[in-house]
This record gives sequence, C-alpha cells and structure tokens, in this order.
Amino acid sequence: MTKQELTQKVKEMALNQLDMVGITPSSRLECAPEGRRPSDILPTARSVIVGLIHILDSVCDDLPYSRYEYTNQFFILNGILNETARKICHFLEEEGYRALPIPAAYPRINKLPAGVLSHRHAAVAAGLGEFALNNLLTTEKYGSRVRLVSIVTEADLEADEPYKATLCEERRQTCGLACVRNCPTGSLTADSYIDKLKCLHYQEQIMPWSAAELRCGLCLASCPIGKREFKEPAQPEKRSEKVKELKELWTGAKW
Ligand code: B12
Ligand code: SF4
Ligand code: SF4
Repeated sequence: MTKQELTQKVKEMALNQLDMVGITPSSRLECAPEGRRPSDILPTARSVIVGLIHILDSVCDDLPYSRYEYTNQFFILNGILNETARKICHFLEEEGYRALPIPAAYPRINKLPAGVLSHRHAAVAAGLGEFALNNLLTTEKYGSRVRLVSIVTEADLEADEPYKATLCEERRQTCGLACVRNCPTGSLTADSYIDKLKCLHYQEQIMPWSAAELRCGLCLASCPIGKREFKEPAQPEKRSEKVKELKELWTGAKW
C-alpha cells in the first residue's frame, strides 16, 4: 500500500465509528515532557492518529441533572473509541507496522492526574481543534463536547495541518466565561489555570451514595461553542426544575 492509500484506509476505518480523525507526525509531540512523548511509548513512532466522538447534546445540556446519563456516555464512548483504536492497530499490524492504542480514559501516571500521552495536545497537533480556556480540546463543530483516543504507530502516514483558529478567544466577549462561572468547585480561572486535584476530588466525592464515580463535565457542557440548535426552543428552567424534583425523589438526596 502507498502512504496515501494507507492514510486513506486508516481515516476511513476511524470515520466508520467516530466523528472526526486527524494525523500528526509524532515529531510534533516530541516537545512533551519526558516520559510522555510518543517515542517514550514506541521508540520507532512516526505518526500519531487521533480520533474523536461527539457526546450527545441532550445529555450535556441537562447537566448537572443528567450526571448518570453523562457518566454512561463516558463509558459507552470510551468503549467505542478504544475498540475503533484496536481495530485500526490490528489493521496497521497486518500491514507490518507496530501500533499502540492509548486508552481513552486510563491509565493515569502513578495516580497523578496525568495520562501517558495527552490526547488533547495530540488532537491540536493533528488539526482537530484548539485548547480553550476550559482546558479542553474544542472543535468548531462540536465544541468541547467530545471524547478522544490516540494511536502511536511506526507507520508513516500523511499528516494534517495543526489547528490554527482561535474559537475561544473570539467567543470570550459574549460567553461570560461560562466554563469558569459554572465550575462548581472553582477549579478553573480566567487565566487558563486548572486546579486538577480539586476537580479530581470533586469527581471522586460527587454523589457519595453512588457506587460509580460520577463525572461532572460542567466546563465542557457550558461552553457555547458548537452547541446544537434543536427544532424547539429550550425551556431550561422548567425542564431542570422537573428533573431536579424527580431525581431528588429517586435518590432521596438534595441536588
Ligand atoms: C488525568 C486526566 C484528568 C485529570 C486532569 C485534567 C487536566 N486538565 O489535565 C482530571 C481528573 C482533573 C480530569 C478532569 C476532566 N477530564 Co480528563 N483526562 C485526564 C487524562 C487521563 C490525562 C490528561 C493529562 O495528561 N493531563 C495532564 C497534562 C496535559 O497536564 P500536565 O501534566 O500539567 O502537563 C503540562 C505539561 O506537562 C505539558 N504537557 C503535557 N503533555 C504535553 C504534550 C505536549 C505535546 C506538550 C507541548 C506539552 C505537554 O502541558 C501541560 C501544561 O503545561 C485524559 C486522557 C488522556 N490520556 O489525554 C482525560 C481527558 C483530558 N479528560 C477529559 C474530560 C472530558 C474530563 C472532564 C470534563 C471530566 C469528565 N470526564 O467529564 C474533566 C475536565 C477538567 C478540565 N477542564 O480540564 C477528556 C477531554 C476531552 C476534551 N474535549 O478535551 C480527555 C481527553 C479524555 C478523553 N478520552 O476524551 N481529567
Ligand atoms: S469537571 Fe467540573 S469540577 Fe472539574 S473543572 Fe470541569 S466544571 Fe470544574
Ligand atoms: S465558555 Fe467561553 S471562555 Fe470558556 S471555553 Fe467556551 S468560549 Fe472559551
């Protein structure tokens, strides 16, 4: 297979299951801290493939009341992302190239809130979107409402251009820094700082009666970029009050 054919096949496989895919030469990510570079994971790495999948808008729009549904999206989408990455790796292996999938969610390094390779940095390098103030990969079409997966491979694939637009900066005058304002723990600040441990501990403590660690995601959901317009206008107060009432009834706790 030529480089072009191989690239095309990989993208086709990704887009069968995912919503966007991009490719970066691994060299663009070699400026990562030691231990978190593509060559630390695969010394013969040449390319990093990054795929993303859109999180349902109806679920995001209803946060924080839809935390169970949002957490369910986390598990479902991670499964699709990881399985798609596995299939692409399998295909690349059959073509004679080593290919390592980097899991959508884990592992974290030594219990620290950091992954072995940052999907978000890889996604920016692969042209999928930008780092917004909420610290998340933000795309023009889906905003920050996406989950990511990466593959480090020694296949030499055709690269996409790194992302250049300034979506968040352009929106900042009108969004009222919704991501910062809506963070329930004050983990985000207007100068792009994130208190990762505060955010992490909140997610560990959220809903203590729940067996699963529920996800918060309000920084992701409150950003207006890429928010879908539905046919009927939203009725946030009415809907939220009703859902709140029901959830309090179901769980016996105050929301
Ligand atoms: C650990 C982790 C967390 C931690 C830390 C988050 C954070 N902001 O770093 C906690 C538990 C707090 C967390 C929370 C959340 N997370 Co999280 N998390 C991860 C995970 C597993 C690793 C991220 C990581 O390595 N961060 C640490 C790095 C980037 O920061 P650092 O160590 O301080 O590194 C510095 C330098 O070392 C350097 N650096 C590090 N790597 C590189 C690489 C290059 C090339 C360069 C130049 C520099 C560089 O840059 C940093 C700044 O100086 C990723 C999955 C993955 N493997 O990417 C998901 C991930 C980032 N999380 C995700 C999500 C959705 C969330 C939450 C919304 C919760 C949720 N699941 O709903 C919140 C959002 C918080 C926020 N606003 O950032 C998504 C983000 C999707 C998106 N649209 O961007 C990811 C990508 C998972 C996925 N598969 O989609 N998360
Ligand atoms: S996930 Fe929740 S607690 Fe963490 S930064 Fe986003 S809004 Fe704040
Ligand atoms: S809510 Fe506003 S400041 Fe926050 S990421 Fe979105 S556009 Fe940027």
